[in-house]
Amino acid sequence: MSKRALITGITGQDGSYLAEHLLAEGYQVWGLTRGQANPRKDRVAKLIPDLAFVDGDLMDQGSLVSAVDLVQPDEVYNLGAVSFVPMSWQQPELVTEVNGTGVLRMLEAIRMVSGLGKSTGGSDGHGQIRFYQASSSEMFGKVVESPQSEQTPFHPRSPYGVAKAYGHYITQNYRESYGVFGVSGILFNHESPRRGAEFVTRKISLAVAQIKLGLQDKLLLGNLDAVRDWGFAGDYVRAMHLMLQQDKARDYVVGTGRMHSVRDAARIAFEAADLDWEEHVVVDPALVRPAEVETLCADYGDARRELGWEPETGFVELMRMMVESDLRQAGLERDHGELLAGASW
Ligand code: NDP
Ligand code: GDR
Repeated sequence: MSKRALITGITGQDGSYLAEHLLAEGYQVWGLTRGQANPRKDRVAKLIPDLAFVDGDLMDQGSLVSAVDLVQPDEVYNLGAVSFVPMSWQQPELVTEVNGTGVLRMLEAIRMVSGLGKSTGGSDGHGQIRFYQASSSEMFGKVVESPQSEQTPFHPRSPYGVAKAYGHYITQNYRESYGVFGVSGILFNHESPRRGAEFVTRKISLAVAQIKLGLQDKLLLGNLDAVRDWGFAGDYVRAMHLMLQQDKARDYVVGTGRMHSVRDAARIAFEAADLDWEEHVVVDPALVRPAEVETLCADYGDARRELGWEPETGFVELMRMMVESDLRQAGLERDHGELLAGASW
């Protein structure tokens, strides 16, 4: 019988790539969607016709119990979150509720539906439903060592990072308290043509396309010196799946081990369209964050050795892929007007 997976955050970047990957592996896949008439649900339904949907919200305990009970999943991937870091200074309580307490709610739903009522004190994780939590390199925050591995201490620099640290520890705690097979992937930044327009790589690739077509001239950015370890989302969802196929539940760092600055990202993206980034990029101090994560780089040695996972897409290739996709889309929208507007991911 085919395995059943439930994915929260199905309308986001990673949700769609993970669903495609699991369907290709022969899974039946349900995506949790929230709200009435969520336009992002229609978009992902069109992209992935084999996907099924179930209603629910990480803010609503009862809805998660119902969703888990209805789907009876073998694996739950909790990708749902308010994922844009600056939002977490504007709405810290909301972000804590969704990204932190939301993880607890999903673990409680799994515990209730699986009948894992009592604390076992065990640490091997033999619950029936396997659980993946989308932890983040933002938990490392202020860097105490580089590169960062599973042993590096956390020092989050945003309410987002703090909430993710709670989600990380509560997953560990349910593993140790109830034997839930719960793992966290500490994923470093990963991007794609489906990345939200608010994140810096996509903001750049979208602007490059508009500038190339003469529809825009300037691109406002914040801290050009920030350094990230950027990979391709399509590669990273393979690691999520592999983590839930292991005999033992444990957490893994996932990244590429390579560092680039925001300035590099801009240069590579503009070059991909034969443009000079320095003629178009303007630094806007309003976009600099109250507390910045200056530099991140993954030591993903454990994932390589134990999961057999390697990233396949390099940073230059990734930025070019995003620029090409946005150029194609912008060209179609220009030539076909309103009809195609918003049709891009
Ligand atoms: P996106 O921002 O693209 O997607 C976020 C998803 O969360 C959307 O589907 C959104 O659904 C959903 N969501 C928001 N609020 C709720 C809620 N209250 N209940 C249920 N679902 C909700 O994120 P990514 O795909 O990029 O990231 C996936 C996960 O991985 C996130 O948890 C993110 O924090 C984490 N992560 C991401 C990294 C990256 O570089 N991409 C790196 C490390 C971690 P809706 O359409 O309803 O708004
Ligand atoms: P990040 O991604 O905060 O690392 O979180 P983002 O792309 O937003 O920022 C990366 C770096 O670029 C700098 N930057 C800008 N960022 C944005 N968004 N817009 C700008 O104009 C700009 N100029 C400079 C930022 O200051 C930052 O240093 C992402 C999200 O996917 C999280 O959910 C995830 O947990 C982490 O990656 C790992």
